[in-house]
Amino acid sequence: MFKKLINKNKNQPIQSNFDLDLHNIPNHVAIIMDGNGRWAKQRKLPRIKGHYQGMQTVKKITKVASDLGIKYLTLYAFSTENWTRPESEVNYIMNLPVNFLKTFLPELIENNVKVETIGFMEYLPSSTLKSIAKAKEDTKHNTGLKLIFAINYGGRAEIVNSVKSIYDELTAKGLTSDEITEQMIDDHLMTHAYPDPDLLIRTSGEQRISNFLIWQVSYSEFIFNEKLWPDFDKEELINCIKIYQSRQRRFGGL
Ligand code: V0D
Repeated sequence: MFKKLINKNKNQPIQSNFDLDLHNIPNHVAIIMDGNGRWAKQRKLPRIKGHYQGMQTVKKITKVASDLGIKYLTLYAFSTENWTRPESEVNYIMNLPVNFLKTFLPELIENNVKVETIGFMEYLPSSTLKSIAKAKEDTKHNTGLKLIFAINYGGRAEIVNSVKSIYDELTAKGLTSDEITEQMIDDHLMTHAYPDPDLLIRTSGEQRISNFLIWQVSYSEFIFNEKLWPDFDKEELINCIKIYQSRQRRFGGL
């Protein structure tokens, strides 16, 4: 049994002295990309600079995830609550997919990555939707990493929608609530085509789910990483996966 080393400052287990097991990579990693505003503030930069740098991190982490053989990467890009931010900030964020895809779509295609989204997309500006639609179309036959952006997404609203559509289906068929099962609720979520996340990472030290995939993370491992999202990198992701693997060694496969 190994001795757990604790970093005094961060209370985080140091795993870097263990090897990454390439045969036990989590199938689905979900990330709450927190700390972009704080990153900018620390540098006395406007918040949008933090979002821009956060977008650059998305590019790097997508490549790493793809190289590691992760099959699903779900990123919380915009929550249903984020609309309360200043209009200029929201406008800037809404243009990030356009910016991201202009520079990065060829590399996504080259790496066999498939772009998908979850969330209430109909509320996004048409220019944003157009750009994302093209990315989905151009990558729809790709068989590698599924890169899933959660945009205007909220877990409770997703469950409400699922329940409503189940109700409508049952009523149309003249059936009763006796038919409702966990599987049925799952099948009506926006994530119905994906397995549940094996690993949920939240950056910037906050330890909350904040309405992200609340139904789907029932059995996920949670890792709270101290880095602000713009500073998150390959080494940090690998370290998170090592922590995930060490928990599996201790608690899994009994
Ligand atoms: C802002 C940090 C990439 C979190 C990352 C519209 C907040 C940067 C995308 C993106 C956002 C989305 C779809 C797509 C390609 C790229 C993105 C949003 C915010 C919300 F097909 N970064 N990014 N989308 N941020």
